[in-house]
Amino acid sequence: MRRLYRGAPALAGVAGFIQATADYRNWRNTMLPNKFLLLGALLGASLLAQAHDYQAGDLHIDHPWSRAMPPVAPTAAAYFVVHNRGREADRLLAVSTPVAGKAELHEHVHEGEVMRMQQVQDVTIPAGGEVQFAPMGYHVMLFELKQQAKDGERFPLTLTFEKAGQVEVEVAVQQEAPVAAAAHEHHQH
Ligand SMILES: [Cu+2]
Repeated sequence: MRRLYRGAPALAGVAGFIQATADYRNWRNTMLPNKFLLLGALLGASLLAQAHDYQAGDLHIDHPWSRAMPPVAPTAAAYFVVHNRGREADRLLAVSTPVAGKAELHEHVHEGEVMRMQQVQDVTIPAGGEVQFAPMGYHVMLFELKQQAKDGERFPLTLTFEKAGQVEVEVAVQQEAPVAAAAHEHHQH
């Protein structure tokens, strides 16, 4: 097969890529016999590639996402970044979603060596600044889930801001943290 492309390195490269992709697919099929899991993984990968974002007044909300959890997990968390391009601070006051009986704003706090999370009443988005909702930081905590969303799915989440009002966003469910959030996880301030 490769011999056909001798003398054409670019084509050989393409053939190599196709072969690698096929190897990867075979590997995935071996590891995950369920075709739907494979489909979910591919959808998840494509969602990673195309971040989605929302505008509400002076606020810009970047790539709402949630980590795919095992079906038996009792809770889930949602993350995003809120940028405030205005001259006044705004506050995130409430969160809600039809997929969970209860949604709360949470933060992680250090207590000596132990990380613990607790509910916060609101989160201020400073003028000209941003707040990251990310693993080990601020997050939206979802309780009483009707069922766990699967990798590649999306669910609606309504954010209520003091000034910008209500914004409905779609939360992308994925296995891996988006690159920006992963970087944030590894470089805690
Ligand atoms: Cu929490």
